[in-house]
Order: sequence, then structure tokens, then C-alpha cells
Amino acid sequence: MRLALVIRPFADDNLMTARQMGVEDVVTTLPHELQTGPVWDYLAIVRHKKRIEDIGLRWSVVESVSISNRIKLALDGRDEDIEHYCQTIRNLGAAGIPTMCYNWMAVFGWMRTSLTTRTRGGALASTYDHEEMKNAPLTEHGEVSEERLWENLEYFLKIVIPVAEEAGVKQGLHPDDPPLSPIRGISRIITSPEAFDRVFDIAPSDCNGITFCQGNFKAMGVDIPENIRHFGNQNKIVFAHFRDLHGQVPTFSESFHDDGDTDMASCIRAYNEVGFEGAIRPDHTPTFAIDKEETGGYNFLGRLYAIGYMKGLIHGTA
Ligand SMILES: [Mn+2]
Repeated sequence: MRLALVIRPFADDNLMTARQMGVEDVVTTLPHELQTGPVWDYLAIVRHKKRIEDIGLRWSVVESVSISNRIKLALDGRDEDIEHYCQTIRNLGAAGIPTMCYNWMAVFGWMRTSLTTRTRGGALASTYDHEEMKNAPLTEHGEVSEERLWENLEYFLKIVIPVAEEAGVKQGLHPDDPPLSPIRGISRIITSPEAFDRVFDIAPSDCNGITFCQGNFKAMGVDIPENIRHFGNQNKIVFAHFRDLHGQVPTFSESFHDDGDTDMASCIRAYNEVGFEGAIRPDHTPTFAIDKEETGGYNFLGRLYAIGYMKGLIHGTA
């Protein structure tokens, strides 16, 4: 596996620091100022890639090209948005970017009910507690059924996966976060290992893969190494998020990677066992006391700490 990092803010000194930490791969979107239209421009992609390579790193994962509610809810304009998404895949493939991470959460994405939970030593972490959400009002989209989301995902995959194959860009579906349905009337469908099996049956292809976000599998309450083996042995893991929690749905809090409920060494062993060769990056980390602000789990210091821990586990399990 290859150690990867999201560079935030996207700046040369942060890229260099990542390289100095021994990170090889960069996970990034195209910076906002370079997104000049609904399709990511080929030359803008190449320049962003070269900026990373000129510092000795590699842009191996796009996280993410957003997928509109028009696509996820089958609203007017869906086909136009899917065509834009496909054209971006073609441009990324032509530029040699091998992997994209996407999700099928409609209307809202990642959700937490607190960003001020105190974890070890008072570090700030996030919590999802469904008690706080069960009476939440519906959104402007009313109720959205699981059936409708599956239908729309099937429609999307049947168009996009053949394009991804031709372009040579693997699509890694990230689990819903939290993996719980519905929230505010909006169903969520990517909430179990079985959901991924179903996704792979819809469009069988090496390019139809999974972003194995460990935190969400932990939140599902399933055995993580067993699922790494289940999907890894089918070559379905195209990208991984390293993350841990205390608890599982309907209530969990995020933790330091060395302080959650999961035996993280057993996860690294499972990746080794299945010969996982993709990028793995630390996902959310708690915020340290010396950090200036909470950034949803993306402060540099927390992720620096996480990379050190991951390197230790990788060396220790080799
Ligand atoms: Mn994740």
C-alpha cells in the first residue's frame, strides 16, 4: 500500500512537508480556482498534476468530483450532469490519474451532531448521535426512498463504469457517513457490506470499486479485517481511508487512530494479506490543543501524528 495525504490548504510547503513525512501519494480535488466550467479542463488537470510531481509526489486519487443532486435524485438535467462527469473522467484518464473517490449521499454528505466532543486529553473530536436527528425536519426534497436512490445509482453506474473502463480510471465508492437510513427523510443506501456487493453486481468491472473507509465499516458494526479480505480478495479496494471510532451507529465518536475500538494492526495485516497496492490515507483526526482551529478533522498536526502511527504499523507488520 502507498501512504497518501490530503493536502489542505493546498500549498507547496504543505506538499513538501508531506513528502518529508515519507508520504508518496497525494489525494486532492482540482483547486476551486482551476475549476472553470462543469468539466475539469485537461490542461488544468495536467498542471495540477505537475505541481505535485515537481515536489516528488504523485496525484493518485481524485477526491472528489462532486456528483449533483440532479444525478442522485434523477432531477431535470441529470443526463447533462452525467455527461460532464464522464468527460471529466476522460480528461483525468488522459492525464494519467488512476483513481477517483465518490459517494452516493444525496442532499447532504458527511454529518455530525457535535464537533466539540472531548476525546483523549481533551482533544476535539466529532460525534454523530441519532437521538439529536430523529426529530429533525425534512429538507426541501421531502422524503427520498431507498428504492429511488438504488434506481438512480444503477442508471449512473451503467453509463459511467464503461467510460471509466475506457479511460482507465477506477471509481471507488465511499460508504455513507453515517451508515444509517434515513436521516431527515433522505434515505441512505451504502450502509453495509452487502450494499457494495450489490453495487458490484450492477456493473461488473475492475473499475467499479470501493473506497474502503474503515471508520464507516466500524460504524456499521462489522468486522473490518474480514471485510478487507472479502473485498480485497476480489480486487475491489481501490483506495482506503484509515480511521477509527468509539461506538457504532446510532451513536459514535471519532478517536485518535491509536485510541479507538479497532485493532488497527490487524487491518494493516489484512491489507498486506490481500496484496492491496492502492493509496491509503488518514481520514479525520482529532484536533490538538495547540491547533488554532477545528477544521472537521483535517488539521495538519493530527494527520502528521496519524502518518507516523501508520508507518509504525506498516513497519511492524511487514
Ligand atoms: Mn472516509
